[in-house]
Amino acid sequence: MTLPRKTTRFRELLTAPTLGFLMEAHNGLSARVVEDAGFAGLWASGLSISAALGVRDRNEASWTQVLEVLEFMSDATTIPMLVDGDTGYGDFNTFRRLVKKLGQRQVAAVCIEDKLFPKTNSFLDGNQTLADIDEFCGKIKAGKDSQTDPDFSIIARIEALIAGHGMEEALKRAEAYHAAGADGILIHSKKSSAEEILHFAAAWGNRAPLVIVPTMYYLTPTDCYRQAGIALCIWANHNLRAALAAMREVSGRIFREQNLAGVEDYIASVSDVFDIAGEAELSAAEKRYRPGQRRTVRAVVLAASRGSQLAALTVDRPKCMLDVRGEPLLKRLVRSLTGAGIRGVTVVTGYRPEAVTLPDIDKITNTAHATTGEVASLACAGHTLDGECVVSYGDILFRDYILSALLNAAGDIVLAVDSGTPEGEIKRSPDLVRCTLPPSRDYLDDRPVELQFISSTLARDHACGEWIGLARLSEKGAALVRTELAAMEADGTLATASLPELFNRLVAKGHPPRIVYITGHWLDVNDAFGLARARNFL
Ligand code: SPV
Ligand code: MG
Repeated sequence: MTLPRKTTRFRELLTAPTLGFLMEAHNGLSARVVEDAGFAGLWASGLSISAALGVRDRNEASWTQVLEVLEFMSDATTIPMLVDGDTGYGDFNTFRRLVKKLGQRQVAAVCIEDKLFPKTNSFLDGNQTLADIDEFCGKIKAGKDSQTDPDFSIIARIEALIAGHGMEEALKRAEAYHAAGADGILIHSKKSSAEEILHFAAAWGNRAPLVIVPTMYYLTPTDCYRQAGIALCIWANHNLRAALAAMREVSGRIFREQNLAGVEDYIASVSDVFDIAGEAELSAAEKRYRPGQRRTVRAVVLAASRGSQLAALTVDRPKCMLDVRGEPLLKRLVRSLTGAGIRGVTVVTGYRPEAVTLPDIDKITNTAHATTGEVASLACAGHTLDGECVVSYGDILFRDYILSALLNAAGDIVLAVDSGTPEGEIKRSPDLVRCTLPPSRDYLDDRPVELQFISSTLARDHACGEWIGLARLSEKGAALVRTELAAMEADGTLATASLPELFNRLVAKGHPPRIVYITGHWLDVNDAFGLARARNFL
């Protein structure tokens, strides 16, 4: 479906009988955040773009530098954008050139204010001298005459109230700018109450759509603007201010703690960053345009068990479908897998398979789950083990870097092992491992570590860590596992074996899995305590 042009959609927003909202953005990322939040339009704020560039809102950035930012914002989004054009960056001639350049970048509209270049932000003391009315009308006309899209809009911003010239001057200017061809009037105020704005709106009587910026009179209920017939309300700088506060907090904490662990839970994940930058689109495009060249990794998730320790919570669903802050555990796990570039997730269900309702997964049911074990479930998905593959328990959550480390590790069968499980933690039979080398504290130590033995009966004192339930198989590793599954079927051990038993057999046959050591940053859900930890983990 092709959307109407951005200019047309902005015009609709501006002229609709209902109040519309524009949200501030200052670069491609924040513009995308605004669109994702559901806003129908963007405000490309001069204050915020300047601040994000580390300069003052006084035309210190040249208009072509701002144009570069606007191009990223426009390219990153599908919603229309109203650009804060300050005073038009000069006279009518500069402004008409700006209008042309904005049109070339699919910008829907520009707002210019009736002050002098270089402008000073309206909330600052300093030169707030107003432009000559006729000169400003000429600028509006020049802009309208040079737009190439008939629906491009020019909003005239009145600074008379900011500069202390009163209501009469403001109304006189609004009338003149409207007559000169402005498609809407932005009436600005720095008062902490909306009184003068509402007074202006009543006197103006909707002769042209009115736009407001309630930064200073933010306590006014939004319904007042609806009742006053305002067309557009601009939330003018709140993403920049949010980013500033968050960046200060995170930088300060990392500086103090000289470590990242304290902030990890409060910041967006790396896969979130990849998502918002559109990695999924590129993966799809690579499939279309560069077939066969991309590494394809699949995943098998073993999620057949009920989780009977969770009692009443798992009557109608397996534990993998328990809610963890608004989403099933399994959905979060699958997102971690796909976020790492894994395509094709097969989930082996067992208990209550009908409750496993997630899009984008292949479902296989181990119908004998009540009497069989993990290896039997893996064997149900045995046909998918024909290339590089991740095998995961269905009740775990982990930080993204753990999966990245597994995917990047050398070895045909690689297990993620937590060397730092806190002593004394109550845990049902963890899969403890003994390896050829203990975890090294030396960053430069890259000697390969191999599995010697894995079992829940291993004494903690003899263990190097705990397998977290996540493994990666190379194409060759997947073939080794397939062969072993066949051997287990033949000798009758397949039905009840656990994955550790499978790994021990591989060790015995001279194919010891490689180990990637991690410390924490993962959990599994076996009981209510695990579920509570999962909720806190996010
Ligand atoms: C901006 O966001 O840059 C504006 C609005 O022009 S204000 O800062 O209120 O002047
Ligand atoms: Mg501005």
